[in-house]
Amino acid sequence: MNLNPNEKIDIGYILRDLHKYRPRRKGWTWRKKLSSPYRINDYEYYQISEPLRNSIPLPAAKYFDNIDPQPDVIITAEIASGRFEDDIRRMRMAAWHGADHIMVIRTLGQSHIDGLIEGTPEGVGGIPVTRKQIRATRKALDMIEDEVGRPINFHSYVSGVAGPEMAVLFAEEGVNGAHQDPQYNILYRGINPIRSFVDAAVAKKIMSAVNILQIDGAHNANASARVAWKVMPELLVQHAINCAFSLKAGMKPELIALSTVPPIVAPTPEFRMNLVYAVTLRELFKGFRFRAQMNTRYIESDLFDATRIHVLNTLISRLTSADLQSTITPDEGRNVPWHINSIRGVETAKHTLIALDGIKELVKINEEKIRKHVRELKMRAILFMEEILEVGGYFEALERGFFVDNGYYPERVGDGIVRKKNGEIAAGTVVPRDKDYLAPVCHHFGYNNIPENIEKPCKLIDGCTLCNPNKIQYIDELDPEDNVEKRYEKTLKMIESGEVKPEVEWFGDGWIQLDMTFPLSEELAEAAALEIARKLNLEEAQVIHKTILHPAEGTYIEMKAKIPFSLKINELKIPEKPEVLSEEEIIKVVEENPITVVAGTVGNDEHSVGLREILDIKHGGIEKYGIKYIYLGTSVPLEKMIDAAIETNADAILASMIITHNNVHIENMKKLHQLAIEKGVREKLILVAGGTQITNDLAKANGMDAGFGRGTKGIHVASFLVKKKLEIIKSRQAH
Ligand code: Z98
Repeated sequence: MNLNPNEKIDIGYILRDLHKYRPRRKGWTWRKKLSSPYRINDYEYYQISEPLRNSIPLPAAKYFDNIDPQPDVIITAEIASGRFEDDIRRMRMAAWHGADHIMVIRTLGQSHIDGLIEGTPEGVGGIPVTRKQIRATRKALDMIEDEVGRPINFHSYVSGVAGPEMAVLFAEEGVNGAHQDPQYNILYRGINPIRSFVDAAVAKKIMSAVNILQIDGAHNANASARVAWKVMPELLVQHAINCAFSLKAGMKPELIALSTVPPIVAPTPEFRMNLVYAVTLRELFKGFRFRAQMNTRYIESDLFDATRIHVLNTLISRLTSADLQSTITPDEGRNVPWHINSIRGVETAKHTLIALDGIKELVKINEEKIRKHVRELKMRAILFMEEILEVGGYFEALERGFFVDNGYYPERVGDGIVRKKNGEIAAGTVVPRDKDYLAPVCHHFGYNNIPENIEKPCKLIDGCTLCNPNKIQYIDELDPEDNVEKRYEKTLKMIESGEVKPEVEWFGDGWIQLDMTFPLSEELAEAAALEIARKLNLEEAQVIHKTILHPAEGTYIEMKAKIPFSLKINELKIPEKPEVLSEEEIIKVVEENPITVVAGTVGNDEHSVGLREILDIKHGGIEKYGIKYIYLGTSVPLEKMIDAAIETNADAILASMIITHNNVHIENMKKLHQLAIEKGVREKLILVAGGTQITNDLAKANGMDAGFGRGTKGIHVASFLVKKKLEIIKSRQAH
């Protein structure tokens, strides 16, 4: 089924017949690079890929024929709403903005469940990853990728006690990418080290059988360490362990991605350190893929701070290399899964990658200066590895707390994470396979006592689930209450009622974001914001971010709250949009038919700022389009406006009127119209009024040809003048 860009994705359709759905491809897909230099309009690109069929370009694209060049690097959006049916809508929006790697965060605690979950229960901080959720999401992504015209890689985590089961599930259902790193299970989920490595071997072999791209977990040391840069040598060691182990389990290097993070941020002199680290990593791990994630360790709740970090981190990617650029939002830091910020993250990555297109043609890293730092970092990592061997190997090193220690190796502070080889969760669950062990399934790691004449293990049972998907047991739901159908019933009711609420996390959840600045200290500003929410009858108000502008002078507050009402869609009044011509069209018409206007603030009105904005080239005023103006200043008598227009043979009068006391603006409009009639020029003279209280309807009702109010830009007025001028020319020709 094709998606219609003007209609919402039909969740009902996606849920239908899921038992019959089969993924239409398996494995990872990279973007298709365009030969460089590649020309789009006036511009040459060196690092772009095939364009999208449907997309939303960057904000400034409107000045460049709406071009939307797509970087050569895959862009990741992390999605974590807790309800997969809402995730799907988010994925569609992210895809339109340029994300083609959609990473679904798992619900809290799934790592500790020793098996697969079924159905579609609601999650916390993510969704329970289940067969039904994967099928429905992959089916939706098939439709979304057809809509945008680029394959979308779907991704989640092969971690936790049920790692191998997840790997089989992902391989069966066409998941394209997954995090897999036994060190993650051990260090951050407290799972027994031996079990984690045995599980990892099984999982990696299955992942490689269907070309799932693997992302490792080294970045978590960076995110967990107190002083993130100090674990740089260890990060290299962790990458090395997972890469070597993955190769041994049968993975191809081109499907092994290192999860890398520039480890430090300003106010330290971040760039030098981050660059040395990035170069070292790329030299040591040549031939593997690089997933560049932004620094999450130091993200606070400040959106702009997160964006700055993101841009600088992406600059590192462009100065070195990256195959995937991940995006993340400050919502990690403030616990608000604000979808708009996930889209902003994708836009930030796209903008920065395109902005820096081909930068290495012009800028080179100073090899002479960087070499000694790179060498030093490599030495630290190699010595770390050697010490692991000296103490007896990885498991012994773990027991001695070598990892996530806050010393800069070889320094050690002694605060590393300690895990016992024979302890932790699921200890003692690994048993050697018997001599006659036989698993009649394909891509199974390790010893398998398959009879010699059988070319494929699953021949014995007429196909395993990887070879014969009809053998997959599809369980729909286990919980009659906590499932997508029940949730979707409510959503449908809301859609059918014709009512709407704003949303952040889930369809119409009613959350809104407010921002405000108080001339108060931090504490008082917070209290004041909450009091405002109370007076506005908002519910569950919570301050999510504060910026101290000065300890006494002011504080900026961001707040979230719920509105206690919904809006009827058919009662909404759509604001009239000013019809705007393109800049090129306006310039062309004015070139062929010069336009002159007389402008001034009329009556006893000394306000000139608004009018100057409309006139001056500096602010995008009508001068920019070649329209000539004669500016008469402020407090100009109406007669003088008309006389000047006659003397200069002007096409139009722009009369600005800000003061509305005693309705003087209305009187002025009427009088201007009357005077033009009396002087016999009303037919040929275009009369335009402008000001904060002026509307088009009001102006027209009082004799003007048009009125422009708050928010007007030069292009609005220029568009109107050009259209009117053409009308006048046409009617003259007709006579
Ligand atoms: C990321 N923003 O990298 P649980 N395995 C590895 C991980 O890094 C993670 C998980 C599993 C980050 C998100 N990473 C954090 C190697 C998580 C997650 O146990 O279900 O939370 O597994 O995408």
